[in-house]
Amino acid sequence: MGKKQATKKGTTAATTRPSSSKSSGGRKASTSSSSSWKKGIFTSAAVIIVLVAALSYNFFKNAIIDLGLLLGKVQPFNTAGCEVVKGLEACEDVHIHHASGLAFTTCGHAESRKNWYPPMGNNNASAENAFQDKFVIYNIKSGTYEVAELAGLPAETDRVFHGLDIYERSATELTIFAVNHRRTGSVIEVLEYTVGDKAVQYKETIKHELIRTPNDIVALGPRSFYVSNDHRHLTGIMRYVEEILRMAWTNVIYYSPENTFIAYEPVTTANGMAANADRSVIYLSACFGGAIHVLKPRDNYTLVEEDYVKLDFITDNPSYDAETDSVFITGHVQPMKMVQDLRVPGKSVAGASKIVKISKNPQAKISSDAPKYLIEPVLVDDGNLISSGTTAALDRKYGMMLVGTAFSDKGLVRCPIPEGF
Ligand SMILES: *[C@@H]1O[C@H](CO)[C@@H](O)[C@H](O)[C@H]1NC(C)=O
Ligand SMILES: *[C@@H]1O[C@H](CO)[C@@H](O)[C@H](O)[C@H]1NC(C)=O
Ligand SMILES: *[C@H]1O[C@@H](CO)[C@@H](O)[C@H](O)[C@H]1NC(C)=O
Repeated sequence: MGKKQATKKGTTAATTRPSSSKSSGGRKASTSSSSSWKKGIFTSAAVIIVLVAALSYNFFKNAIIDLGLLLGKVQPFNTAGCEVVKGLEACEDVHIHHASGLAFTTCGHAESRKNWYPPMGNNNASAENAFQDKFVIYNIKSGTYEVAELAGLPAETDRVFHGLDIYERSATELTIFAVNHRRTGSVIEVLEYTVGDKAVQYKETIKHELIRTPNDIVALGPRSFYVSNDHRHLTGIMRYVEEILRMAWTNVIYYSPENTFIAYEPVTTANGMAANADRSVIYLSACFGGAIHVLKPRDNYTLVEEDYVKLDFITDNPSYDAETDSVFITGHVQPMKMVQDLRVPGKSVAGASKIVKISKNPQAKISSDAPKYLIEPVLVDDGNLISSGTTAALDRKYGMMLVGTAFSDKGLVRCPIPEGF
């Protein structure tokens, strides 16, 4: 069964849900904050209620698919020619500045993520080697990278990076927003970089009460962006409830210095985001829901759902490819195995990974029966080469994909774009 899954190259139809006006229209943050849940009795009652509500056939069917429980052994597919970029670990998000051929990523220490990584519920503040992630600039042409100094960011500041995105102020002047899970709370670091420079300039730190569990960013301007919150609860039993029962309790925040509000909700574990070139379409991954929300910004920056594309694995970060107007989504095929490895100190995490391409189906224009989107598997790995894959950034000029990983000691893998994609 695993084999079939891995080697099938045909396209699969996307199940789409008719768009409903689910966006919140910038409603105030939901105020069911942790404090109201604190009393044990409420918690237990809530757990029972959601359990009962969730015990439906569809829930189990979806859970089995998402958790990869019936997959068996995963067979690598289209991994020929992939090379590990040596010396980097746990490089979660990758963004390419195509004009300069530079890729920006942040890399950490795979083992230490087991102790400190709030997005995974790992909150051991005395973790070793956990707080000094590197900001890496990878040159696609030469295949070499440099660790850039973050000039202006005090050396003792925690650096536990996650999602990032680039806003181009000009062809060579970039503003980079990076999620940072500091021990004092998660923030967005604003950085600036001029192509050709050695160092990246630290500009400011954005902390906001609506940005509690930031995951990924879509940059909109020199100081404005969308950011996804991947959980409602930072810790505690309710965090398990929202994960296991896939509660739609998360959101996307619009941030600007003048105005910050919920731009879209509800989402089941909102995760990675990507945007097309002019930011008129935002792709948001609903990780535990195993789906992609296709969203459109309104004039006032709230988001309205245009499509909902269901996938059969836990989706991580989407990455937009302008050449084919499609999104490449990387995610976890057997998340349970990966999570088990994460519990074992010293063990390399083997997290089978998959990349799929989602594109508009040309047939949909001709026949109303045709699915709107085509979903094609691009690459699959059993976790020995690409483990805990999180994102695949494509560069057409050099015909390659840079695959980032969340917990792997092979942090960044460079693969040729497989033929036909
Ligand atoms: C944004 O526009 C939508 C649709 O016109 C409206 O429903 C919503 O209330 C507006 N939200 C804000 C924050 O202005
Ligand atoms: C937290 O991390 C430290 C340092 O690695 C380790 O000694 C300690 O056992 C960890 N605590 C827990 C609760 O895992
Ligand atoms: C996508 O990749 C890892 C992600 O990259 C996930 O763990 C993460 O939550 C998600 N977001 C980003 C920005 O990387």
